[in-house]
Amino acid sequence: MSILAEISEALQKGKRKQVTALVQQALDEGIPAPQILNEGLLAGMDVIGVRFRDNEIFVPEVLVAARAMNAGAELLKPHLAEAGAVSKGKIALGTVKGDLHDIGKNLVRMMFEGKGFEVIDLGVDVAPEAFVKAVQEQDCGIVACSALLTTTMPVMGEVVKALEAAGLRDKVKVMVGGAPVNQEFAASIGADAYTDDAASAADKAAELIG
Ligand code: B1M
Repeated sequence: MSILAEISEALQKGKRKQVTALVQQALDEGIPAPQILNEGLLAGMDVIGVRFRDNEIFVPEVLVAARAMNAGAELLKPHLAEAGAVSKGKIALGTVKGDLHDIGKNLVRMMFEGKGFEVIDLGVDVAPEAFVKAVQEQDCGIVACSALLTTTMPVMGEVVKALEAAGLRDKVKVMVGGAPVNQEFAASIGADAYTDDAASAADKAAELIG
C-alpha cells in the first residue's frame, strides 16, 4: 500500500498519532504537501463522508476521523504556506452560527495565511454580530464564511445584512464557501465571491484585496 493510501486508511480509523507519523514520513520522503493533503487526508475524509451519509458510521467515528484530519493538516501547514512576511490584509473567518464543521474552514485559514493574509479565526458557530464586531475592531477587509449544512447556509445572508446594517458593507468583501454553497446561492445573498475549495478561496482573496 502506498503511504498516501496508508494515511487515508489511518484517518478513516481515526488513528491520529498514526496519521501524524505517516504525514511526517511522507514529507520526509519528499512528497509535496498538496499531494499529501489531497490524496491522503482529503481522500480519507471523502470515504468518511460517504460512509456517514450511508449510515455505516456515526458521529463519534466521524469526530475521531476529523481530529486526525486536523492534526495531519496542522503538520502540513508550514509546507502549504508561501513565504510572505508582509500582511496583505486581515480576514475575519468563521463557520456560521448553528454549524460546528471546521475542517474546511481550517484549510481555508491555512491557505489564506499561506497567501500572506492575517486571519482572525472566529471559530465555529459564529453569529453575524461577531463577524461585524471583528470587522469593526480589527479593520478586516474580508469577511469569509463557511457553512456545511443546508440549514445554516441562510446565516450567510444574515451576515451580509448585519454588515449592511452596521454601515460596513462598502468597506468589506464577503466571501462564502462550503460543500452545499454554490455561485447561485452566493449571488442571491449579495456575497462578493464564492469559491469551491480552500486554495481558490485564497487566490480569490488576493484578487479582491491583495
Ligand atoms: Co456533519 N454533515 N453533521 N459532521 N459532516 C455533513 C456536512 C453531511 C453532508 C453528511 C451527510 O449526511 N452526508 C450532512 C449535511 C447534510 C445537509 O445539510 N444537507 C451532515 C450532518 C447532517 C451533520 C449533523 C446534523 C449530524 C447529526 O448530528 N445528526 C451534525 C451537525 C452538527 C452541527 O454542525 N451543528 C454533524 C456533525 C458532524 C461532526 C461533528 C461529527 C463532524 C464535524 C467535525 C469537525 O468539523 N470538526 C462532521 C463531519 C466531519 C461531516 C462530513 C463527513 C465531512 C465534512 C468535512 O470536514 N469535509 C460531511 C460529509 C461531506 O461533506 N461529505 C458532513 C472535508 C472538508 C475539507 O470539506 O468542509 O466541504 P469542506 O471544505 C471544503 C470546501 O467546501 C471548501 O474548502 C474545502 C476544501 O478545500 N470550503 C470553502 C469550506 N469552507 C469554505 C469557505 C470558503 C471557500 C471554500 O470561503 C470563505
